[in-house]
Amino acid sequence: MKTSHAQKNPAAAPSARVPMIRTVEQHILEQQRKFPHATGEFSWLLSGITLATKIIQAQVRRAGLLEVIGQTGEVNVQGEAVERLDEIANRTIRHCLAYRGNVGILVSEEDHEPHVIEEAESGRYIVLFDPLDGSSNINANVSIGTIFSILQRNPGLSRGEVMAQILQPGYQQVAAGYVVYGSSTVMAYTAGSGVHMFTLDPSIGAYVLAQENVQMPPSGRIYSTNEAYCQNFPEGIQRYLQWAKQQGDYTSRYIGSLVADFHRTLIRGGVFLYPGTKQAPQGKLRLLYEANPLAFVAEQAGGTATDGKERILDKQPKTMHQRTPLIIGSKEEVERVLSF
Ligand code: FDP
Repeated sequence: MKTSHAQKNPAAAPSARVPMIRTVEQHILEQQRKFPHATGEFSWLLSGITLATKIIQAQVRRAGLLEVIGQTGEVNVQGEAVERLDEIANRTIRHCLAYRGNVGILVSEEDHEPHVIEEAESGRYIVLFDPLDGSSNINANVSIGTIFSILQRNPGLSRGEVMAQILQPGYQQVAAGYVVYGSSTVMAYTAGSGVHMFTLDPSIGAYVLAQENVQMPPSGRIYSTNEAYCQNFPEGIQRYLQWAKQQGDYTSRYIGSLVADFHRTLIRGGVFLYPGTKQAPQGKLRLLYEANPLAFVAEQAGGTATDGKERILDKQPKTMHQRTPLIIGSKEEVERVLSF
């Protein structure tokens, strides 16, 4: 019988078995080293987001055990019932980011007003977030998630000009990403040089690199939309859906949590559509907290995002909670939708 190296030298055995993992924090630092003037401030900010989402995922995983399922009885600024987990997620992100020093303004989909952090006099980042996307799925144990977008404060504007600071077009985002609380907890982010994906390893409590420079398939015969509204969709979209059904090789997937539907589209390809309807010409999804960050991720992965007329990232926001139609996914499939 052969003697293995580990048997001959038992001291070498444990380290030989240590997996060569790369955590999200290591990865962000490595990315920053590519920029000689980087201060490390940005990685400090992103580590606040990773901490917050780890806390949120722990609460999500205990839903049903704790009193976190169900509605609070309040209605948020979007007119939707506030779920208890939404509130927890909102508070957690505020708590983890408000004391980072470099965050000057926090803007949540759940809040009426932006939260200006008085202590962060020089805070140069603005973080916009949807703390718990897909909240109507919470009670049914369906995947939900957190979406974030990071802007830099315009030094030409005063601290008092809060709305002007926030209402920046999506192409000015310095980073964006999301976390899906699904069968595992997955984070994807971009800081403008590709999309990188991490899986939370619950045994060590760290996001571990799963894939660098994720690419969205250039095409994909999957469409994702709430077809119950189809008869009120724009005619071009109705024609596309009709056409796709006649092809025989299309399939349809709709979770009803944008973040989870987008994540699948990023990995498998295809198109996600939430167009305007006759009753709601601007659709339902929010430009600043949902469409912009996911459009940034999509483009960085080789995909594309439009409202049907204009590139999402070029849209000049007019109000904080503005909604937008969204067609996002594989380049060829989005172009096909627009051709109808
Ligand atoms: P939810 O209302 O459950 O929070 O913008 C919110 C959102 O979910 C998206 O995550 C999702 O894609 C969409 O709304 C679902 O809307 P419909 O129920 O109208 O399909």
